[in-house]
Parts: sequence; structure tokens; C-alpha cells
Amino acid sequence: MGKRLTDAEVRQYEDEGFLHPVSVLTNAEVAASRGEIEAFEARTGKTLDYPEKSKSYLLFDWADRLVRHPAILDAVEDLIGPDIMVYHTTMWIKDPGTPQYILWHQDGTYFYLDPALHVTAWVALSGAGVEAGCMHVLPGSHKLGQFDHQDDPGENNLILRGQAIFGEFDDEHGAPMALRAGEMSLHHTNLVHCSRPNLAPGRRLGYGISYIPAQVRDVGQPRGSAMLVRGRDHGNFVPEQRMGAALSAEAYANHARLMTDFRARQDSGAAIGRDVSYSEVS
Ligand SMILES: O=C(O)CCC(=O)C(=O)O
Repeated sequence: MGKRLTDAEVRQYEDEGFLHPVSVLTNAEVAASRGEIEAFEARTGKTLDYPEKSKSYLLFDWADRLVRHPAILDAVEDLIGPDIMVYHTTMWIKDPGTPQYILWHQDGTYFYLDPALHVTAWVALSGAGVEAGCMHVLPGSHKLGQFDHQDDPGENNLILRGQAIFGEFDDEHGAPMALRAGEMSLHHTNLVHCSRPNLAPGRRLGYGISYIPAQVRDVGQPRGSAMLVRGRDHGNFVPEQRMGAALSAEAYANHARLMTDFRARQDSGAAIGRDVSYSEVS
């Protein structure tokens, strides 16, 4: 028995490359996070989007709380050990009636980590069932090695650069990782997964937190940054400082600097790059 997961759950993650559902947040915690996100959206007049939806823990209190949440970290520790860093996060929002999707891909394609031991905790802040466009996975595919990816320029692809595996899995439907609000799924960085549009009446919101064991090496350029959230730093990444006041000028400046380097890394070799420019807050 681990801190949070049973031996059988750890074995399932190792064998299949994913695990769900793991209950981590109370209803009050879900409501508080969602309320803060939606208050920000009300101020900007639009759905939380890039760049604020990326590395949000450098800008927002709700995200700072989630990346350090003991229930999430205990489960992650059972999978990757006690020295844990946050390498990246993305708030994945699909509003109802929008055509947004994500094609079959492996996260490890664009994270440049050796060994590829990163795990994504996808924390549901709404129901995320099949109709709402939950993730679908190919069980065991994390053992198949790294597939070639091409960029999908589709404007409705939620992955900004749109890296995807074409041809190989077109006829596959995959196993759904349906979640209720407050539950999370965990998936291995080489697991092949995708998600389809939200056909449900409500919003689908999930916070994808990419955790890495602090001992993995960085093999990307420019050098990657990461934030220690438990245990000891092994000095392999540019250390990110914890945010002071949420949405302050300092927080934005820090976020812009780290996101600029992050995108340069993600977009190396891509036809298009992404600037870091923020929503107008009125
Ligand atoms: O939120 C989604 O639908 C997909 C998220 C995803 O691809 C990921 O967290 O790795």
C-alpha cells in the first residue's frame, strides 16, 4: 500500500499506463477553484485561454493550491517517488457546443525529459464523461515506444502546436477516462490518448498537471524550468519560484519569462510559434 494508491492501482498504472478515477477534491474545493476561474473569465469577457491557461500556478491561487494539494501529491508520489516537480500545467476547457478536440498523441513527444517518467494528473473541475469529451486512451500503449508526430494546424486542436500521430490509430476508439468533478486520472507520458468535442450541455474543465521526478534529465533547448512541490530538488531544471500575490505585476512578469522559454522549447522545429500576450482585464 502506498501513501494514497493500493499496490493493485500502482500495478495497473505500470501495466496499462493510466489510472482513474482517484478521488482528490471535496465539492467545496471544486466550487472554490471553479468560482475563481469563472470570476477571472467574467473580468476578461472570455473563456480562460492561452497564455494564462498554461503554467497557471504562476498566476492564480486556485492553481497554486491544486499543484500542491496533498491528496494529489500522495498519489503522484506512489508512482514517481518522493522528489516531485511540476514541469507544466494546462487548464483544458471545452465549452459546450464548441468543436475543440485533441488527436492521438503522446505527451512525451514534446516534453524532452530523460527518462520519460512524467505523469499527468488530470483533475476534473466539472463532470468529464464520454458525452463531455473526456480523454480516451489506448491501454498499454506507453510500452510501444515513441511514435512519429506531425503538427496538426487545425484551429480547434486544443494542443497549441497540435502534435499528433497520423494514420496509425485512426480506427481506434480507445478506453474512456470518464471522471466526476473532484476526481482525477493519472496517465503516463508515453500513453497514446486523445479527446473529442464536448457534446454535453455543460462546460468541461480539467486541470492537467505534469509532474516529474526531480531526478529526470532535461534534454530540450532552451533549458526547461520546473517548480519543486515535494521533497528535494536535484538541480536538473531552472528552479521556478512560488508565486507571491496572484495576478500581480511580478507574477505576470515571471509567467511571461518562463512561458517564453517554454514555448521556444515546445515550438522548436514547428512551422508556427506562439507569442506570450495576455487578455485585457477590465
Ligand atoms: O483535456 C483533454 O481533453 C486532453 C488533455 C491531454 O491531452 C493531456 O492532459 O495530456
